[in-house]
Amino acid sequence: MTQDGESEPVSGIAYEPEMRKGVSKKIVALVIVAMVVGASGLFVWYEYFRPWSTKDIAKEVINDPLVATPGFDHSLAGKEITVKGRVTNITTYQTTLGNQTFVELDHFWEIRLQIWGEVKYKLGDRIKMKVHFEWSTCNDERHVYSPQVDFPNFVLPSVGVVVDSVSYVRGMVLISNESADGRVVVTVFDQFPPIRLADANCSLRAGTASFAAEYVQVLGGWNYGREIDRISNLTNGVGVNRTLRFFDSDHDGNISNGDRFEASGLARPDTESGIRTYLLTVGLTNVTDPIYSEDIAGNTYLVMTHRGLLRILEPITPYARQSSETIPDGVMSTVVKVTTPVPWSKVAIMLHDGTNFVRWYPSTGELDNGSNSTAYLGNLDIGSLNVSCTVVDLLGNGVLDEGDYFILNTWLGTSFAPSQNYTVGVVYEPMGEQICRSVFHG
Ligand SMILES: [Ca+2]
Ligand SMILES: [Ca+2]
Repeated sequence: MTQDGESEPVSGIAYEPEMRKGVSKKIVALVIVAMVVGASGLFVWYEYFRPWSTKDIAKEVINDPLVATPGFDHSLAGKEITVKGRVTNITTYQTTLGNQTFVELDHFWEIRLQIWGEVKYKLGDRIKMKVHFEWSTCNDERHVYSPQVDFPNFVLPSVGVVVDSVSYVRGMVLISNESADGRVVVTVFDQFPPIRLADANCSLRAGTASFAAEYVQVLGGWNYGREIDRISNLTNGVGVNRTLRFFDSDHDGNISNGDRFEASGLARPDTESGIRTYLLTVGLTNVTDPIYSEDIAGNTYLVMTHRGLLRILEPITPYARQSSETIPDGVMSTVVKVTTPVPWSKVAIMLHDGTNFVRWYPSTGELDNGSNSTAYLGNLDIGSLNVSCTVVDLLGNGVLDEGDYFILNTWLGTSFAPSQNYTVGVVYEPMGEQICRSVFHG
């Protein structure tokens, strides 16, 4: 502004009052109306029809400190947008509902696209994908979510993996699946030590919250959700509300391998992006767990989607049982059972002598001949020993599963010492964790 208050010309666009001369006020008003309508049309186009980045989607997450459990801005419900960007990361999980893939665009990892089934995109591709938003539920809450966006529920199946791992440390491995008629079947894959049925109870609780409140509650295990059924004493196999049942499959009076829990009629969300969660807990009635000072023997977290039970199969470390027997100049280990068959190229056979550690790496290609396949993995030195490893895939199906075995043999005049404990087992390479192991001596 100049000192006398007149407008200065804006660079390049001189203000020329003479141009207004002769133009009626009516026409000026019409032009203004047209401009406003045009601008709002442009605004609508800009909001919904322009290609979005995943960063733009992140801006639509409700960011209100009073809303602890956000979804997307409610104005997006029912809208479809096109998301555009360059693929900078692709992560695929095998799940009970098929392959679930998360596609990161332009290195923006906070919000990723979510695709079920086949993915036609590759790293580096410039892509466009349609994304729609809908009113949906997570347990007792209602939010606007999108089936094509990972936020905020993608983390729940991973929370399930953590809950299962904690249960495994307590001695109980529970594996959930869904039967053809929609019952959720939770099998006791492994339980050590055995628990008498009379000492055990089981509760089934339904989640009530979403987002952070849900993670905190389920990982804390305390006061999670609301109880929908309970079996107070497992010698009686039916819950009060008849939702939950227990089957002592081998009739040995204990919770033991192969026994199962079943939950029928669990509510599931009615939209694609919705989630309902449940926690099945096996409790100890008369014994207090000396490690945790809690009365929990084990538990498993169930994530129910519109299409059914969602559990990650790969890549997570499976559980296997292995039995080992010493043979002349060596040891033979057989895989008795595994929760999820794993390709041989994702595992290593390991030997530990208390001080030293060696690994052999099988390849799937050598062990998928379609019938009994043998792979010789070579000799390695461990301490003063020279040891070879041979893997046999019983069916030649290229995956580590029931009945497959591996043999470790000593060579060059060396042999496993009778006074020494050795550990032999299988390591799941993507996580660097043991799938199974057993201890033997010479
Ligand atoms: Ca039993
Ligand atoms: Ca096999």
